[in-house]
Amino acid sequence: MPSLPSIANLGWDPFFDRQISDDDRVRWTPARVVWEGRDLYRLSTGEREWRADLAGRIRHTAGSRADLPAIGDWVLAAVRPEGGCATIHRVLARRSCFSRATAGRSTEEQIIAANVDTVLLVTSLNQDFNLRRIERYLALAWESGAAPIVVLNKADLCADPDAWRYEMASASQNVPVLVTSALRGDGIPALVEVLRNGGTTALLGSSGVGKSTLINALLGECLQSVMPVRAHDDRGRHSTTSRQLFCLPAGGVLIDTPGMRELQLWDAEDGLQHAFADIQQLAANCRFRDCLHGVEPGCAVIAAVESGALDADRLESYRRLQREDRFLQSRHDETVRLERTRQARQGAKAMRLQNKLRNR
Ligand SMILES: Nc1nc2c(ncn2[C@@H]2O[C@H](COP(=O)(O)OP(=O)(O)OP(=O)(O)O)[C@@H](O)[C@H]2O)c(=O)[nH]1
Ligand SMILES: [Mg+2]
Ligand SMILES: [Zn+2]
Repeated sequence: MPSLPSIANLGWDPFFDRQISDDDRVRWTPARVVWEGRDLYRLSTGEREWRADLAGRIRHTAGSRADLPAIGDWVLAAVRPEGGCATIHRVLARRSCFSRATAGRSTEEQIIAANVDTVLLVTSLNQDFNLRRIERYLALAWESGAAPIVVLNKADLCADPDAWRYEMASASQNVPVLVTSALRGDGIPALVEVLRNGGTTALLGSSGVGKSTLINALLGECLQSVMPVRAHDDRGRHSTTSRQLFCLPAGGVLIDTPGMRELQLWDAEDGLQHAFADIQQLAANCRFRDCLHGVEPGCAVIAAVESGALDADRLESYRRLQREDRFLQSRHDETVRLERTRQARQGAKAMRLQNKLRNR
């Protein structure tokens, strides 16, 4: 039987340990969120797992969804050993988190995975392959505080994986690129080595690229269910529906996530600068410091496109992502403003009511 991981193997380290007092240690149990469902969680302390719900106070004091626990979070919980149940009372400060903006009426931050040290951006070498999507993922990965690695999976379906790796060169900048076949086993030992020292690693990518199949290959057993992709466009069928965390036998922690249909940027200004470092470098030579690399004279970025040094699609992708980031940011600011106005109005209403009662 495999030995159970200790709390240190789950990723507990001085960064989290420093956040709790001696008092906390007596009252609560530190645990990691290893599964996230709708308002329900599973926690692990290393030697044991617990089904958990949220203390009412957390729900009431949360300013937004991002304040609630997410997969990968470290929490303080009250555990009831008899029933195997626990209640989450506090979420410890995160070292990093990978977020996106939720689609919907209001723009809000949604945490895809918390406390991740490495993100594997998985894509497959078939019709799913899309450089523009990888650029988007990379911008969010840099923003998250985790180190990205690109994984080109399904190498068995393609005659010349190196040609694809070459395609990737400009989009990935200096990010490591690994070629794997989860089905045939190519590249898996190299991945095990990377993950052993990678801390907590989240697998991200579209549905059907083989994230869960990679996890099964790394775990050496079929714990995650997988589903074939659609034949006509290689798209996945959203096989994984909840986020889950695993400890690898050789060391390291993995988070499987459901393939995302939409990955809107969340406050990714710095991440974009990082993901498009080549354009930043060129822009240093533009005549105007606030050059938008469109119609300005003396634009070094446009000159690079004209000379063939920079791919026009890549520049277009950068400009599109920048516009999206600014738009979502302004919409978020608008949401915050409206919420403040609403609260102020409610406060004023309560005050008027109080005065009325007093004056009676
Ligand atoms: N040929 C080939 N097929 C693979 C490889 N890896 C995964 N697949 C297949 O691709 C399909 C989708 O794999 P999944 O692991 O379910 O994909 P996923 O990324 O987890 O998808 P979601 O959970 O929907 O986000 C399955 O039929 C796998 O058998 C590979 O390296 N080569
Ligand atoms: Mg899956
Ligand atoms: Zn310019």
